[in-house]
Order: sequence, then structure tokens, then C-alpha cells
Amino acid sequence: RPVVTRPETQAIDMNSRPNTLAERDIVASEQTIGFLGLGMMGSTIVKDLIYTGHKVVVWNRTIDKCQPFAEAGADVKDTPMDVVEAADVIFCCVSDPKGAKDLVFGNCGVLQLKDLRNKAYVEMSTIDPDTSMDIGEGIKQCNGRYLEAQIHGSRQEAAEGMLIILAGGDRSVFEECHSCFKTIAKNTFFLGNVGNACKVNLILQTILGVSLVGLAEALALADRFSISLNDIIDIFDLTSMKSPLLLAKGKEMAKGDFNPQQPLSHMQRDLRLVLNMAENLDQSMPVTSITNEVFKHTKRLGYSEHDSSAVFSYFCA
Ligand code: NA7
Repeated sequence: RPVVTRPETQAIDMNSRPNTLAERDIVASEQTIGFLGLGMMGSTIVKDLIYTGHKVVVWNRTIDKCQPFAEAGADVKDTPMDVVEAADVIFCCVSDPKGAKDLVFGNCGVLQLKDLRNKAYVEMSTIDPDTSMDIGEGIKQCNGRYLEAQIHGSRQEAAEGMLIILAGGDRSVFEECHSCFKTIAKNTFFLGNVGNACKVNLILQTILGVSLVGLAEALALADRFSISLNDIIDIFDLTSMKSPLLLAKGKEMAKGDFNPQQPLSHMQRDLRLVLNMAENLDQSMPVTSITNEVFKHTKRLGYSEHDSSAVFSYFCA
């Protein structure tokens, strides 16, 4: 099996600014914003929150990632619990449901504070509705308010301040997050009860995952015929099937450039969450099941940290 090299980790550019911010006329909330998780998404979001004048307190499991934020004016804390103590509204943005739960229920986690009166907790990590309900219940039992605010979009869209926020839960928290959401997103939707936003986000991810596998399979067939992938993409661009995303992903597949905008491991995690969700409803998802198998196998080929477009490699193996 060929050795697949990991994509280079890109350091956050603290000086980059989305062009969109100038037009948005943002007046920063006076609340102290806590932020747990400075991965690619979290870093981009926090950088822009600081730029738009928010007072920010941060924590990350790997402490080194906090350094540029300390230099930019953020207060760095030792534990999630310390962040909650210091902040009014606390955002969490980590890899998966397990990480999200650990930060709330675990050692030095959010609930260790016991009394969350006057605190609001906002879950941005991609999670399933059941996890979100568990977290929301935990926060509520400690008298806190909870909002799930799922972020839909790629790392590039985050860098451009063009995410879409899908929110559910406490409406007052949604309103209070206005200046933060305006900094990072082009649209926000309040979708009602806790769980609804997670469902909508995962449904959108299903469309994305299935579409990428369809695109990859078709392009791999073209490749076997020795038809130029660039020609296929140029023609595809003229059809009514084209979409900005499929065109961009098609070009990445043609170039073999899988710079992680939406990591493949995240895509597979989302498909797994979708299938679990559907299982509980006895809803048949045959296409998503196969799509999940394809992503799972591509992970095993070594492409976890590459972009989801690396699923093309499955069909070329
Ligand atoms: P990244 O860049 O892979 O970053 C993941 C972050 O999650 C990073 O800060 C990790 O800390 C953190 N993490 C992961 N697991 C844990 C646990 N168990 N405990 C604490 N912290 C953890 O992902 P993105 O920023 O692109 O995406 C984050 C979310 O936004 C994801 O749900 C997307 O779907 C939307 P580390 O730095 O490794 O110590």
C-alpha cells in the first residue's frame, strides 16, 4: 500500500481578516466570551472575535495553541472550569461528541462549577441530537442556559466569516450571541428545541457526503478511460448539475490536492452520527451506509486528516 503523507498543519495567521467584517458593522457584546477548543475552526473564530472587539477567555487541551491568542489579548485559563468561571457566554468547538461531553461532564469540566446561574453554554462542536440533549440537560440542572449552535461550512468559509449557524435551544442565548455570530457567519437560523439544529446539520452533511462519493466514483471512471478530468470538469461547469462546492471538489480530485477544508475524518464521523440517528427511527439509509463504508475505508488508507475530497483515492486504489 503506498504511504500517504499527512497534510501539513497550517499555523493560524493571526493577521488575516475576513473582508466581510468591514461591511458588517459589528458592535461587540460587552459580555466576556469563553472559548473551549482552538482547533482550526476554533482558532479562526476566536481570532475574528478578538478583532471585532470581544473580550475573550480561552482554553485548549494542547496548551501551546493558546500562545498566539494570549499575545493577541485573550486571557488563557488552565481548565474548562476556569473559563466558565471567568466568562458569561462559553462556546465549545472540539472534534466530536465524546470530546464535547468530556468538557462538560469530565474532570475539571464545565459542570464542576455546580452553579451556572447567569452563564450560557453554546455547543459548536458537531454532535448528534442525543448528545446535545444530554449536555443541555446537564447545563440546565446547574441553572445555566444552553444553545446548540452548529456551524455549517468549511475552514475556508470560516476564514471568510461565511459560515452558517444552525441554532436550537434557549432563544435568549441566541439573541445574546448576535455580535459573535455576525462576526463569523453570513446567516443564522434559530430552529427551535435542542436537537433540531444538530439534525439539520447532519442532514446537510449527508447530502455533502453522498454527493462527494458520487463525484469521486464518476471521476475515477473517467480516469480509467483516460479522459482528461479537467475536460470533464470544464463540461460539468456548463451543466445544470454544477455547484460551487462540487466544482471545487472536482478540481481538487483532478489535482490530487486534498488540503483539509473539511477533514475526511469529520465527514466520516458525521455519516456515523447520521446512521445512528436513522437507526433509532428504523429509517432506511442504504446510500448513506455505502457512503460511510467508502469514507471509512479511505480513512484506513491514511487520508483521515486530508480533505473529504480524498475519497477519490478510494476509487483509484
Ligand atoms: P480540529 O482542527 O481537528 O481541532 C479539534 C479541536 O478539538 C482541538 O482543539 C482539539 O484539542 C480538541 N479536542 C479534540 N478532542 C478533545 C477532547 N477529548 N478533549 C478536549 N479537546 C479535544 O477540528 P476543527 O477545529 O476543524 O473542528 C472543530 C469542530 O468544529 C468540529 O466538530 C467540526 O465539525 C466543527 P487539541 O488541540 O488536539 O489538544
